[in-house]
Amino acid sequence: MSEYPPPARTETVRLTVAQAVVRFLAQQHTERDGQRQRLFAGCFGIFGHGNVAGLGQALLQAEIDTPGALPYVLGRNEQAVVHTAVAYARAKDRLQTWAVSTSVGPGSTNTLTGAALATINRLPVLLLPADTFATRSAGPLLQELEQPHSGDVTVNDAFRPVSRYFDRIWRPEQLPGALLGAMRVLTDPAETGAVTLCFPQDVQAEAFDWPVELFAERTWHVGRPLPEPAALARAVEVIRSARRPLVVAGGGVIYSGATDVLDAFVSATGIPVGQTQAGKGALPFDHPQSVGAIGSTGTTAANALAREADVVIGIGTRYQDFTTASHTAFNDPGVRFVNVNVASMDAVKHAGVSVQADARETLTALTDALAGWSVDDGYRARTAELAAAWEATVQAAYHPETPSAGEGGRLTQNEVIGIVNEVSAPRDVVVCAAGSMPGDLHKMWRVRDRKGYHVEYGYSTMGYEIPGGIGIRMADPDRDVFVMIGDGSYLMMPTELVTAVQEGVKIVVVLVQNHGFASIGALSEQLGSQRFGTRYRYRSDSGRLDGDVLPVDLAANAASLGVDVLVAQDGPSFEAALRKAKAGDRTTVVHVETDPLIDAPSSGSWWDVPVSEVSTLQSTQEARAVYDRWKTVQRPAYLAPSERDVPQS
Ligand SMILES: Cc1ncc(C[n+]2csc(CCOP(=O)(O)OP(=O)(O)O)c2C)c(N)n1
Ligand SMILES: [Mg+2]
Repeated sequence: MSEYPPPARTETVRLTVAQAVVRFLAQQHTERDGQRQRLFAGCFGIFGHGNVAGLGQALLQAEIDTPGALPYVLGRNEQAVVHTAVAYARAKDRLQTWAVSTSVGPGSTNTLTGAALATINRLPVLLLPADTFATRSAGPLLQELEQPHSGDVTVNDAFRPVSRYFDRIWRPEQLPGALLGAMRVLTDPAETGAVTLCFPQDVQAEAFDWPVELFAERTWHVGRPLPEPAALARAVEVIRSARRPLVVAGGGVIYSGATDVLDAFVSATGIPVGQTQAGKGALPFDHPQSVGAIGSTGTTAANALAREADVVIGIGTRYQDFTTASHTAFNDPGVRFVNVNVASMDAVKHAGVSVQADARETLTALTDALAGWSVDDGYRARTAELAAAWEATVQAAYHPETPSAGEGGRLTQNEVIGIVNEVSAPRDVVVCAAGSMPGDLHKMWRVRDRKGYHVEYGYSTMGYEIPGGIGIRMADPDRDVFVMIGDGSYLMMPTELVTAVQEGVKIVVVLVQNHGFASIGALSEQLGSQRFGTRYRYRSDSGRLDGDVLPVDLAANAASLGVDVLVAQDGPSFEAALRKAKAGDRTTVVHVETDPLIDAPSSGSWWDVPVSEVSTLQSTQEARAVYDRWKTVQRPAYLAPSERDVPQS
């Protein structure tokens, strides 16, 4: 009898670490509600030293040996390709994404902003930054960081705080565990975000005998955690006690595919719904219970109801400062919160009754449990009245009595948004991220489809717009994608227009030229800083940037990148250009000038941006006085006990 059990017999296959990664990624799938799809649509990247030989060779070998397994798409800027991957993931309700391969050093750190964006917005993306040699055989390398205090820190350690999962594969043996950990986080709705696996470039090229099971087809089941009965009962009790309840619908409603059940829930109960930036689309704009956007960039309707709400039901929202108008939106002294969220971090916010569960499952259960209960008719009527008043405001902004009332006959941004809204089809997607348009779109865009509104406002990253639009179109080629982009954002990252041309991906880019930052300019003025440093102008004799407009021709710039360009002068030519761009099958930039000094209609809300407490400037002193008044409205925290005795009605 042998002293030891027999040796483990494992069938193996000899591949490099990079070849193993590519083969593994091509086999991963997700499944939810019986629908199964590949987790990775492909791999974006830019080669340099660190990935050209290892992962680059593996991707080439895969394209030749197993075409379509993990297609490679070359981008122009590493940050941008992460945006494309993340936008794709959002369009796919987080069930599919891309991997991103980058070279050592600057190629990798260029994606840090994309990683932060993904993690903040809770969107999955797999980053595969190259790293310096594990063997250190030739160090210090080109692009290697040397630290006097540490031998094992590389620039990639900067990814740790912006990743939901981080690992560095020093040895091949570590790979299987790292890959499984990475897939777990990418496919978990409560955990997901940027996942970063760093690959030293020598390790990428190293061969190893892998167990063949590593490359078996694998399905990651995306669950729908059910509400705990006791938690559901607590939520029902609080909602039943409410006289003026309000739903705040966040991105989680859309990712969960819960828009139909939200409709059923609020149609039955009459509870009005305000929507966050990620949650816009949770109900169509003309639904009887929809009061549109909520918060700092909200509608007067949603914000009036928020002020009076006694119970706020947050569904799939993380209550960012724009949503709560920096804690000034909810003014009822005893306002209580019920939070439905898969993530415990969000479910407990504002001392709410926490229902840590899937939005669709919970809304279905709430609808059953609250059958026969409804808000009173007066509250329904008030919702309808407020919504109609806001709708009239939007109508007047879209179609002002005097069209093109901007300086020199230029269109207002409100008119531009109105024309894009009216030319786009209901299922088309509007995209934006930074500048004055995200707020204006949040307020005024008439959303008609659950995936029709895509504004990245977790990180509000200038430059997301064009690569994001490409990702959305790649995810759903049946929808036209209207990318709304300011001149500032355009100048930061027009690069991926070239990628759109290369890949034959059609987007319509509405390039709004107002010669600087309308958004930060208006904010600066409101805060007493006189639009300082926000105009794209010549430096004048004053020493500041307040001279003539710079001779910048962004239409010519766009044309030079290989896309079609149409230049609009006024409303009718803008509309005609949009219709032509929509009818065509090529990426088209529609260039339009607007007046940066004409704002969107106000919602009378606030955003906390501290103003200098002392100043020699009168403008700043006046702004500080306004700031101090708002600070008195602000609630340091919403902490009303959720389960106190409820009034019997
Ligand atoms: C990468 C990045 N840098 C800085 C900011 C801060 N910021 C927000 S909006 C904005 C100006 C945007 O200008 P533009 O795209 O022309 O839009 P407009 O304000 O004119 O509507 C800036 C600098 C940001 N959001 N992202
Ligand atoms: Mg601008």
